[in-house]
Amino acid sequence: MSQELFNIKGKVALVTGSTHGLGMAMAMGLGKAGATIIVNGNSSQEKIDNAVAEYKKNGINAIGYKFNVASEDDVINNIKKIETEVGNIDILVNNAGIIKRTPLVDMEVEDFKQVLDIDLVSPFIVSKHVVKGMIERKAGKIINICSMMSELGRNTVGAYAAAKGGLVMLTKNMATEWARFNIQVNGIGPGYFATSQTAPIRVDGHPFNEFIVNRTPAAKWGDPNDLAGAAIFLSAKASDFVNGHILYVDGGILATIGKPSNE
Ligand code: GCO
Ligand code: CA
Repeated sequence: MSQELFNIKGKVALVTGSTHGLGMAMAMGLGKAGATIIVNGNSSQEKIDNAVAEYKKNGINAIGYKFNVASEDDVINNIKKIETEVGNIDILVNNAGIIKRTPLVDMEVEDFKQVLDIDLVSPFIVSKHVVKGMIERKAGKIINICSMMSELGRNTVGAYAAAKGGLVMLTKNMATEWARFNIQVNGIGPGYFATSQTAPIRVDGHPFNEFIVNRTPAAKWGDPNDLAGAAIFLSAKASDFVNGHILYVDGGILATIGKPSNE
């Protein structure tokens, strides 16, 4: 019974930005649970090929598609290709994102817009073109990858926070429009995880490294593999009446105001 609730065998999952980091960790989790993984990135074909090889090494059926999630034409063409070459997309994880760490007063408008484009407009673009098939089939799962910055501010990440805060409301609105078609749209809000994105602020001796460990009730940086369970839950039958919810996987950060560093 519980196995049936979490069974995603044979499902096709498109995970944007799945060549590394949290996207790869979540896609690995979905793949090990039996889903076929559409690996996506936009930096180079070589990076995609290497990632696909890594998935295959883990016994996962993975196929790579290089495209820019911020370009509607690129998205339309590749969704069509995926649907004819692999099959209907059952699960979409909007994970691709960027961050620029610059104080708002110094930030160029162009840079601010680029962050919004990739972190907020892209989930709209990709979902818009994947959901059409889901609506026809009256079934689908969409997971938008949010952030601590969906709820909290932090110096230097204003554009990212604006995008990730917006993504929460986009998630709720997608759920509002699409839940009636048996499509569940939810979010995962990762806390602070050890990835290449956080590498610059995680180095030993960096004040932020100690700050995060102290600020997190679980008292450590997250291991990207800790996100697999949330991704599987929101992709499976177990979440069929869960709509517009953000599941924070953060070691308890949002549960607390924090504590002095000597406590
Ligand atoms: C930062 C971090 C964060 C994390 C993550 C937190 O500079 O504060 O990079 O933005 O990446 O999104 O949930
Ligand atoms: Ca199928």
